Amino acid sequence: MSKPLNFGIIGYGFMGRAHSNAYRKVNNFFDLPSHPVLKAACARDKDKVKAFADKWGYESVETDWRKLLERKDIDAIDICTPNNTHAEIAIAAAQAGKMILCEKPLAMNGPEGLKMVQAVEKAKVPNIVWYNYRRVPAVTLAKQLVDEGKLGKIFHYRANFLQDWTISADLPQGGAGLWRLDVAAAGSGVTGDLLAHCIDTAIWLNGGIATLSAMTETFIKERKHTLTGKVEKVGIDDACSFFCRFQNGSLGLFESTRYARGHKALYTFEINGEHASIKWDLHDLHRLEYFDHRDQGILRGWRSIHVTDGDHPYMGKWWVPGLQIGYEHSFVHQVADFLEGLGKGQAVQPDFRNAYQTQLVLDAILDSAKNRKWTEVARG
Ligand code: SOE
Repeated sequence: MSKPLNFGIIGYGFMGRAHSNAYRKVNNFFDLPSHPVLKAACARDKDKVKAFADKWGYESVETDWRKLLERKDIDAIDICTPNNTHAEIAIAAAQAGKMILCEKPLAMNGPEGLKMVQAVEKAKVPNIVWYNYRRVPAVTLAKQLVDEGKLGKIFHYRANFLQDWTISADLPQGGAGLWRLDVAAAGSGVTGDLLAHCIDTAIWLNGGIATLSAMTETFIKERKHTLTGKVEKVGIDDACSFFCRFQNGSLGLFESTRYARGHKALYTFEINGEHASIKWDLHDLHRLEYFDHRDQGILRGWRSIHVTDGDHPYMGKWWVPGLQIGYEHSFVHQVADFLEGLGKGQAVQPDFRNAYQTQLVLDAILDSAKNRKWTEVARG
């Protein structure tokens, strides 16, 4: 019999919807030891949070997250709020003995992230960070191939995350939806928002990053601030590129921007190994491109694997072979793995300590760009 697990979600934006959708669907497709009960949604605006709760089926609402944490009927807290609130909420949630599912990036910076790690480890509460792209079946398959040694020694890791939604100088910074442009709320720009995903996947697939050299640019230096109504300096990075050495000796090249006209969410990565290479593209997320030099010469070429068969990661739980799934399913998979891990008493990755590694790389990037020098990534 599956046990109820009572969830309280904080925040009702894009991620509030993605996570709620996952909670609602997960037990229809996966056989799990527990099932999420949508107990409470929490946000400051009572009317908006009530509308969200009604739409997604939350039983109650709160307008103060501290009240939510005091509730005895809540087992797990889902943090879907801007980055500058993650630490305070997560540390208090750990002290209140709640399990925590926290949006990415873990924190505003490494030192803040470390406090969060220490809080969950001291309280011994299950915890996870929503780096959802690990659980796109084609990306999980890439991990399987790398771990099986199919690529052999890895030489290169290349990743991009390109968007184009902030090119207009009229776009304000701050407030609902646009807090990602406000450094006080976000901590950084594309580095923490987009490269964080690329780094999480890279560390997962190819191990830790040892040293790096980065550059950032803020193309639009001033924007009106939604909260103050005044034109204010923009503190986020609009674009960031870095190259690096991984701990395994391979070289990495990463680029992210919100100024690549024509690209909406072009997350791509490519890994080149001694025997084989793989490529993945979020715009075509169910495909994994694979080239194996060991194939017979006349047949050698890039294979485009349609990752939709029953023996592909997660796919046996969905439709029949050949029918694809999408972006939202990566969140369903994360909840499924989290509940499965809870049942077995096992930590599921990326937990706070694991996501802290990404945070340290983000700090090194910003430091390198600011000081125009190669930077060692601190070991967590
Ligand atoms: C920003 O536009 C954003 O929504 C990120 O915040 C997400 O993490 C990324 O997955 C897609 O882009």
